[in-house]
Amino acid sequence: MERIVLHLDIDYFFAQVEENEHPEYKGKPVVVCVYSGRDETSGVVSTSNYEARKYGVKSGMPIKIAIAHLKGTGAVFLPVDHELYSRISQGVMEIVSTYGEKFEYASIDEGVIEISEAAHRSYGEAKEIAEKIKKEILGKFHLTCSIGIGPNRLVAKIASDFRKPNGLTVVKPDEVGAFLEKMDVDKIPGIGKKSRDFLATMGIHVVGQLRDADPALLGEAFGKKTAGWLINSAKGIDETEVGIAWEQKQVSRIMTLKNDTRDLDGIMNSMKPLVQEIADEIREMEISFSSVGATLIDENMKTFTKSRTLAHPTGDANEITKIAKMLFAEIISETKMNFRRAGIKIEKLEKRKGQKTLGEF
Ligand code: DCP
Ligand code: CA
Ligand code: CA
Repeated sequence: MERIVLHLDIDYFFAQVEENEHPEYKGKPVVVCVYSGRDETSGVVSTSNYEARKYGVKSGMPIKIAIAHLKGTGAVFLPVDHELYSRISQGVMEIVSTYGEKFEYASIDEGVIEISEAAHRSYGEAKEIAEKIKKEILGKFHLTCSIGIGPNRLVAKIASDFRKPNGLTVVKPDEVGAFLEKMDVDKIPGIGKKSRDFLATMGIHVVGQLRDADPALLGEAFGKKTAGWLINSAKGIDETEVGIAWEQKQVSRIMTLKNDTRDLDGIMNSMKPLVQEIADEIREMEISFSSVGATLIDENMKTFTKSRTLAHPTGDANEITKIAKMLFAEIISETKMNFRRAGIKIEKLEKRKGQKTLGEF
C-alpha cells in the first residue's frame, strides 16, 4: 500500500524565534551564536536569519568572520537560548503530531508524520493538511516553516528543503525520478562531504548518475550494504517507518520544587500549574489517556518513576491529580530523602470517542 509522508522543517529556527522575542530586530540581520567564552567574540554561528545570510553568514562559521561580513549593517548578535527553542519546538511538534497517524520528532526543528490515512491516500488532501499545519503554526507561534510531501520519509525530507523559506513542495510517486535526478548527490541526507567527494572521483555528481551507477563498482567502494542504500536512495526508495505510533506519544511536565521536600501536599500544590498545562493540552488535542505517571528526583539526583494504567481511557484531568498523588505517596514512602524535582505525565493517548478520529480530518 502506498504511503504519504509529510516532513516539516522550521525556517531559520533559532533566529526566527529571536525575531519573535524581539520584534525590534525584524528587518535587521540577526545572528544566533554559540559563544565559547575564550574572548568576547570567539565561538561559532548557530544560525542566522535570511537578512544575515545575504551577506554570506552561515551556520558553523566563526563569529568573528560573521562580524566582518556584517560590518556596518546594524546586525544583532545573540547567544543561543536552548531552553526557549526547545519549549517552542515541543509546542510546534505537538501541533504537527495531531495531523497524522504516526509522528516522529526528527530534530529540534523537524517533525515527520505519516498522513496516508489522514489524507485518504490523496496528494490533494495531503497538501491541504500541510496548509492547515502551516496556518496553525503561524497563528500560534508566529513561525513559518517549509514542508515536503512524498511517498516516503526520504523524498518528503528532500522536498521540505527544496523551497525555503515558507515552502510547500509535493512530490507524487510518479514525479520522484524527475525530482531527484538533477540534484547534487549530497542532497540525500546521509551523504556528507566525504562521500560526495569520493563519488565525484567516480564521475558521480548528481542523483541520476548515482541511480544508474554500476552496483558492483559502488559495492567495491562503499561495501555492499551502503552501496545498496545509496542506489535505493537515488531511486527515491525508502521503506523506513515513521517513528512512534501516535498512541505511544506522551504529554509530560516536570519542574524544580521551590524547596527540597517530602511533603505530599506541598508537592501536589506545586503540581497544580503542571496538571493545568496537561489538561489544556488534553483539551486542545482532543485526546484521552489511559496511563498516568509520576516522577520524583531526590537531592542526589536519583530518579523515581511510577505509573498506573487505568481500566478505561479518560480525558478527565482530575484523574491525573488523583493518581499522581497516589504514586507520589508510594515513592515518598519508599525512601527517606527529600525531593528536588517532580513531574507528571500521561501516556497511551488516543483521540477522544465521539470526536473526529485522525482519519477523518
Ligand atoms: N544549528 C546549529 N548549528 C548548525 C546548524 C544548525 O546550532 N551548524 C541549529 C540552529 C538552527 C537549528 O539548528 O536554527 C535548525 O537547523 P537547520 O539546519 O534546520 O537551519 P535553520 O532552521 O536555522 O535554517 P533553514 O531555514 O535553512 O532551515
Ligand atoms: Ca530549519
Ligand atoms: Ca532542520
